[in-house]
Amino acid sequence: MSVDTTRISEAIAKGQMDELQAITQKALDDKVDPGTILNQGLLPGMDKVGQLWREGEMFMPEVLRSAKTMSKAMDILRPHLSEGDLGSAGKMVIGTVAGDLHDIGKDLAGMMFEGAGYEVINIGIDQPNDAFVEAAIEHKPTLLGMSALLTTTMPRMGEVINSLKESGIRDQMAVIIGGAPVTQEFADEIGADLYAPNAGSAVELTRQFFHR
Ligand code: B1M
Repeated sequence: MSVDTTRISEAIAKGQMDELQAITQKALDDKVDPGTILNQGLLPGMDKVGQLWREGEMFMPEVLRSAKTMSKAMDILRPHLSEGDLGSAGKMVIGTVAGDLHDIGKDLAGMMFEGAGYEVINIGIDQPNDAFVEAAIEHKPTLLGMSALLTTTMPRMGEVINSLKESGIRDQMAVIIGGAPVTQEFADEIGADLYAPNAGSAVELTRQFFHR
């Protein structure tokens, strides 16, 4: 049994929550392998959303709805997935740095990574430097993401990277940073591996980084 990838892609892109849940449930009822539904249906569908967003064919409110739609379908699929199916792309810890309460961009980036098959551990806003390090020690992610929206909180990102170095775990993960005032120059300065100007490009840049 295969999945109707075109219908799934379309339902995700159009944010058709009920439709996507019905397709997912039907595929499960038809005994389609849950990993196939995820890897050949939902993940490529969300990839398409990321691509349309990067190309300016979709806008943020639509992308948010698509991410929510994907997440609703995941609620149905998750209990049927084996451990190997989940987090197949890797594990990510993501948070907003200390003193910063902005979470919309961070959550959007987290949702895009979830849509790309990452197991995402979102530690929230206003997270002290130690919280990033502790989460990295606990969850052993392949990717650590930090978001900052204020020029006054950006320096926390460099401090977290230094703490990761001091804890001897810096080399065990890639660090990606983002947020309106953040630049590539700043990322280079503090020794982050990746800078993403927007959540749509973050997944693609990360893929390129890991496959270089
Ligand atoms: Co604040 N705020 N805010 N604010 N706020 C800004 C950021 C500001 C630019 C507004 C302005 O003055 N023009 C300004 C910062 C100035 C600066 O430092 N350069 C500012 C300020 C000054 C403040 C306060 C100090 C205001 C005050 O109280 N006097 C205060 C600070 C509070 C604090 O954090 N301690 C404050 C408070 C707030 C609210 C709580 C009211 C609210 C946040 C609500 C929330 O997040 N739940 C808020 C909002 C909404 C904004 C603006 C209007 C919108 C931010 C946003 O959500 N954008 C913002 C002005 C603006 O940006 N137009 C502003 C949408 C979001 C999708 O974009 O977060 O940039 P963004 O994320 C993008 C990319 O940056 C990237 O991908 C996303 C999507 O493409 N990205 C990542 C972000 N994180 C990423 C992580 C990644 C990868 C990509 O990987 C890990």
